[in-house]
Amino acid sequence: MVSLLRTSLAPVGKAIAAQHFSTAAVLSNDSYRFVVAGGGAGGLAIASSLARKYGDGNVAVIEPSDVHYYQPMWTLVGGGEKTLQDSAKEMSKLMPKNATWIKEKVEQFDPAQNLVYTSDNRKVNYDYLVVAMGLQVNFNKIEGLPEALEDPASGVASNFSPKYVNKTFELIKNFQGGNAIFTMPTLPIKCPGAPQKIMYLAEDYFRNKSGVRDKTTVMYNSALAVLFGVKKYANSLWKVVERKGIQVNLHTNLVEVMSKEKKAMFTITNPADNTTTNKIFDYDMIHVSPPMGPLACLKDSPVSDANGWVDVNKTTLQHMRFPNVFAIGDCSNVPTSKTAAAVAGQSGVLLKSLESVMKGEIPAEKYDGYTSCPLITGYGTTILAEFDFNAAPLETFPIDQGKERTSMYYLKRDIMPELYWSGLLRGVWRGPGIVRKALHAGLKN
Ligand code: FAD
Ligand code: UQ1
Repeated sequence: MVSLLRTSLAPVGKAIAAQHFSTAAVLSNDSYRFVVAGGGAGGLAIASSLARKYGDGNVAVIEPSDVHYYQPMWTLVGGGEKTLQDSAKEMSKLMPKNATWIKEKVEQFDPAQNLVYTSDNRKVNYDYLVVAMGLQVNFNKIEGLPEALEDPASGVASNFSPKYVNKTFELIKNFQGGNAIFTMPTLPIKCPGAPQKIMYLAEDYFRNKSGVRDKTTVMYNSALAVLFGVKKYANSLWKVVERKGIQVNLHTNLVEVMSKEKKAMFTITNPADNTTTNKIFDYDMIHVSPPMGPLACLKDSPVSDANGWVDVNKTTLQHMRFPNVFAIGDCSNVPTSKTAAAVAGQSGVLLKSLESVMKGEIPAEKYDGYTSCPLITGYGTTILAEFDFNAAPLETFPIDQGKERTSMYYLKRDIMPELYWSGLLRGVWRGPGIVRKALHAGLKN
């Protein structure tokens, strides 16, 4: 039955055709036309589309977690606007009905044999592989941080984990004044705006809810050279930090948390000569955005580049060396900001590339790097940053999105979750490109 299916596949070039024959020898129940590694935002978007089109038995999703989190909501969980429960759904409820869920981790890739190996020592064979395994949040790269996050009295929290995001709001709510520090590591991280969004919510809380703002210093200590990577939105954000009286320290990278003494050490780089000095800051609360990197199983893997990111063509999302392999989202080396919005934009392109390869054609659809970061600047205001590979704004709405707007806050808080659960994860929302074109065409007419 499986071999019948295989012979019905259109050839995708000599190399792949040869691989079909060699993999026929390892056929077992664990053999699928499409294997999706990872059931996060990108994995479920792709698996849903493929399962809908190709039906029972053809699609497998390898995903170890019982729970799927809508991570973009964690900023609002840390800010007390939503609960962690609001951001979670059972994975079993989200898996496409006619896809097979392999509840394991992918541990190794053997793309020359069209195989992935899982944590239960299974070999899973595929015709086409989509890697969608996200990235790794490296709390342990900051000395003292893992212990500090576990300690309820440390004054240290992070929105970058479901384990610690509730602690963020606890700290904000109970803050009595002093130094409130918000950190930003070197790139890449997921949602590079997230480290400052939580700061703007905290500042608003101190000013308008708990009334401790006048005895508080709010500080943004960022390892980067700029406040935000897109000039238009950086200009707006500099006005926000000035208005709110926030101290911004650039080139200032967190290296150690000494939570017993409530001190944190930062390495400050002098951009003129790249010399560094260490500086210790006292804190009363600190929100840490830790460094992030590729998953351990992707480092030194045959599907990865030298840095451990899955090595794909940035416009077609097809693998650079294995034409039947594709990647989506945070795990790839596509040079854009890693966001769910980017995943939405990539999903349509990836599916078209995949279909082209299945027909033996060269992928023609092109991803433009679309990504977006709804930059929450307080309870009720957001700058909707949207941009492309060149860090040029690529805005959906025909209004100045560089302005803080109430409408964009409600879009982020109330509409985006539904767009994610019912649109993106079901493979029907491919990003706002189509809306942008319609709205902008409407203006020209
Ligand atoms: P994920 O959604 O992280 O999914 C990866 C999946 O792979 C997971 O289900 C995981 O369990 C699975 N996996 C891991 N290891 C393995 C393995 N070995 N084998 C198989 N499966 C594995 N994006 C926005 O667009 N807008 C925002 O406002 C926004 N704000 C954010 C705020 C915060 C605090 C955070 C943390 C993220 C935010 N993001 C935002 C980013 C967004 O959540 C991610 O970019 C998006 O989820 C990436 O999707 P993905 O499919 O690549 O990875
Ligand atoms: C988006 O498509 C998306 O994925 C569902 C997000 O993740 C939650 C976003 O944050 C944004 C901004 C978009 C883009 C959507 C619109 C309507 C601008």
